Amino acid sequence: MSAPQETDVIIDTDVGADDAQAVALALYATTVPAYQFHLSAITTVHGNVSCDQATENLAKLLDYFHRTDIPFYKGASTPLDGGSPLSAEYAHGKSGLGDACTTHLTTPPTVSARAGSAHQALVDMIMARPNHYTLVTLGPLTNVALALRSEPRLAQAVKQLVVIGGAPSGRGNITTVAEFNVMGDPEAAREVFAAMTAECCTLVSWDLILDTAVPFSWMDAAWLSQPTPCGTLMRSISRVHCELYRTQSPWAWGRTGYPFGDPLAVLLLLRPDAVRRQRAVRLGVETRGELTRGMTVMECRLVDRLAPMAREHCPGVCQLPRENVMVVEELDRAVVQQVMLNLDFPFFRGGVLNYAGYYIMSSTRVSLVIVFRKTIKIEGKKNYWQEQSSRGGY
Ligand SMILES: [Ca+2]
Repeated sequence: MSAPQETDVIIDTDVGADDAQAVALALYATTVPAYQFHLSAITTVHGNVSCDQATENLAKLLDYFHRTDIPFYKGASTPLDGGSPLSAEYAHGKSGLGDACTTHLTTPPTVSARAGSAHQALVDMIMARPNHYTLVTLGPLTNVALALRSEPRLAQAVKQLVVIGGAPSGRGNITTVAEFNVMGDPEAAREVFAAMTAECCTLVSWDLILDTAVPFSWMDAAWLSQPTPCGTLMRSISRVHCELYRTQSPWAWGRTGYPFGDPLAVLLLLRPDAVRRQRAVRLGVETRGELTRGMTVMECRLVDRLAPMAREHCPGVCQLPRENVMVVEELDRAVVQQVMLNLDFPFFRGGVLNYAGYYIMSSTRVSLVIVFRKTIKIEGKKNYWQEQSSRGGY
């Protein structure tokens, strides 16, 4: 496996349970030199919980993981049409973080959002460094749509947009046909997808998330049993979410297993080799249907092979001028399990000295800490990446 190039990421999130898993994975990735992963900013948006709650949740997470150095910005509280935002308390708990806000994240956050709106921060950062930032969206696309309305060139300036959302198969999770993040702001999703090209817009759909669901036997025996501080936090954050899928998945989606959702977007950047199959497609969003509002509509016909005359008589998403979204169709589940099982943060393991070394690394982005860390005793088991690096790979 070739080492990935340096990735500089901005995450946009509606901070529910799987968002917290994704943020934890991203923060962990910044501590693994082989990933070459940098997290430059986080923006919040309505979705699983209100934007106010999402912003508070994020601040508490950054406190917990000792990463209050990462700037974050509060984003949109309502969809573009000004309607009431969705909520997913039933899936993520009242706070959005399961019962973690009553067991682990109980103290008020010590940091608050930076001044300015999330969409303006996206414009400022991405336009200042064209083709540099990868933007990962884990919630409704309102902030990105607002950023595009403010600066249409953003679509060309972003290096890669990775979106959690949509259900091109037509099997929804919030309505019969609509996936939650797209249904959270269908107009925003429509505008964002229409502005993109498949070369720089990747979709991690609900279809893929369901297909990559991990067995509950593994969740119970491994992921939910991790003794590390991160594992303990993830267990309390994910309790309500896991229970929903444990009890409802077979009836709602004809599947069993826990669907890691939002973390998959971060995982793609860390382990692009996990992608087994993907396809560039024309994809749009229904915004007016009586039964189908929020549906992601994917063109399956080979429109490029149709004669122009025939194409004129084929209305639909094929009228988009180009393939605009790369849909990931299959992921290696074993890689997902490997990566999710090893979020073992250095500053939780080796005490003050190790935390100091970690802080130097995260602050200066140099790898001197590796030399430093080898001089002190590190407690606990080797994680997957340590084992890989000791074998000469990573
Ligand atoms: Ca989310």
